[in-house]
Amino acid sequence: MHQPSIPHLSATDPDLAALVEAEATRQHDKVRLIASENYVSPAVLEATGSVLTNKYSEGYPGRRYYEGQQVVDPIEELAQARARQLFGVDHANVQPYSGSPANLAVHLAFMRPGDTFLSLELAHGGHLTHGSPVSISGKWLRPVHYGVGRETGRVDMDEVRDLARKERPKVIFCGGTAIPRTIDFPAFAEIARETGAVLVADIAHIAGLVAGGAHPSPAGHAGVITTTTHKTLRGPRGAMIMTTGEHATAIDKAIFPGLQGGPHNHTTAAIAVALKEAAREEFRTYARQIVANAQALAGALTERGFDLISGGTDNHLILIDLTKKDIGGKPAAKALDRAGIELNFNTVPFDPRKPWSPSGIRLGTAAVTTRGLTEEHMTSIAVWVDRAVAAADDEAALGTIAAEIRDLLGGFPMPGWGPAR
Ligand code: DSN
Repeated sequence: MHQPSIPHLSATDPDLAALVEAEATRQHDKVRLIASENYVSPAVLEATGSVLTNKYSEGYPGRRYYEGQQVVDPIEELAQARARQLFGVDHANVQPYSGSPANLAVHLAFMRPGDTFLSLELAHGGHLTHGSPVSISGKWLRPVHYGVGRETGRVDMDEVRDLARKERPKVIFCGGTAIPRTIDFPAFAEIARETGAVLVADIAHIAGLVAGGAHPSPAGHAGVITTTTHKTLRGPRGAMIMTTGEHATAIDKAIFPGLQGGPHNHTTAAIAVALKEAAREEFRTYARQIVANAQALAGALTERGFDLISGGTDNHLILIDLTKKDIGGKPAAKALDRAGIELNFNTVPFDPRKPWSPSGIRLGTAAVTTRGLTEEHMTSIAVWVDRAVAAADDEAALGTIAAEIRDLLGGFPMPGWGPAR
């Protein structure tokens, strides 16, 4: 059952309570490999569900448009201070509602309609808000994209430099949503300096690894760092923008009043809690284990004939091209879900198929590492993935795998769920 327990919700709205219980059980029973998801701690859950949701606080600490900020101000200041300390930055804005608004604030702060910026192509691992034609960032601005090499699956820094020299972008984005390799922040910074661009590191996926010392930090290289707080960082659904002193005012104005109204104070509090947790020594161990698990899973999948983009991973994320397995990413993801393995279908670089039915799947190890799984279990997961992909139309075989998975996960407690008493 859900923990903390939800007796008031059950009394007021049993239908909704039953759905919450069902989701908790689902999260408990599945191997969750969606690279952008995790399990938050009970402390983060409690902050998220607190009375702080009742309060309006447009503005920033000490400069609000509503009274009654005696408690909210220190909460937001605490979150800011913890972010500054953990990431080694001058300034932190903890108000963005999520990653997309955080990136839109960057656009608003540094560009005007039609201005040019440089970013990683979405199909090569970027993000919608990095200039996809279907996003406002692609409709109202002029994105120019770099990509990864067809053979290497890695960003080619020479291409980035050449494009930056030719296009003179206002902003250069590095980072994205499907990058299995280490981002070379110093190299991006050098290019940005040479071409007069603001370097923005979108570290949404790797923020927990950066905080835990398992990925190099963009601090000291990127003038602006955007991140969600709910992926490897293991906080509530929200976001932050961290900056050098130079860019602090522009970013703050872009978030409020530029894009948003009142901050979600319950989320701000939960971010503060997550940042405190991420500053602990055990979080460093956790971050290292995420990477060790991803590398073990990558190795075991490669042994079973899976084609990994870039040949492996340096972080929490694995991107697989299923073309050689003779199955599309979407039917594979759906079969895997029925087998108790939750992930997402994903485009791969140079994908000949469409985004709604692409060639790949994306896997991440942040959530299974929170459950306490280690390298030995990654071999089992690779075997299950292989069996499920090979038996995508065999419901009995998928059901057998799901039962084996429930059996394993029964020994690994989930924060937010406990057995019924
Ligand atoms: N939806 C996020 C992800 O899955 O990577 C990006 O916004």
